[in-house]
Amino acid sequence: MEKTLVLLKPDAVERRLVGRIIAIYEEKGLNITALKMLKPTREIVEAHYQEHKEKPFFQSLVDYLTRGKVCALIIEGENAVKTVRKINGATDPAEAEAGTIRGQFALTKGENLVHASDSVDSAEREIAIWFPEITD
Ligand code: RTP
Ligand code: MG
Repeated sequence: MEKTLVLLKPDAVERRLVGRIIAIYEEKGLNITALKMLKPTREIVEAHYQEHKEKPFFQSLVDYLTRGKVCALIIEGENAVKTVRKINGATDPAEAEAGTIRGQFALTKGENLVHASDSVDSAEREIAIWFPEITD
């Protein structure tokens, strides 16, 4: 079954939206197969977002992700990668459809609540970063 890596970012934890957001994925029919709460190191976040390391927002993105605990999940299901991206909504909450997580709960790109892998290859790479103990 297809897997994707999801992060509920520090604003989701601070705003106590973890349960509500996880329920949205589950109600869609997806399975949560791994889950942990952790305050990530800068090294983990820099590796996770390596594609953005030359972008002007990179330092503020790393500051954001490391400012508190995140909830990291592996979510599985048919077309999990595409389906979770659709449920999360556009990167900029101002552009996100109203029914999406970002469209419903977020206001700005700098505080957009959730991450999801953008391809099956990215999911495999990101799962190795956040769940190195999972080898199957
Ligand atoms: P994510 O990786 O977190 O799922 O988000 P995404 O694919 O929708 O968007 P991406 O382009 O990969 O950007 C990663 C995260 O960087 C922050 N960002 N800030 N200030 C800006 O212009 C800007 N652009 C992106 C957001 O937190 C975005 O989710
Ligand atoms: Mg991305």
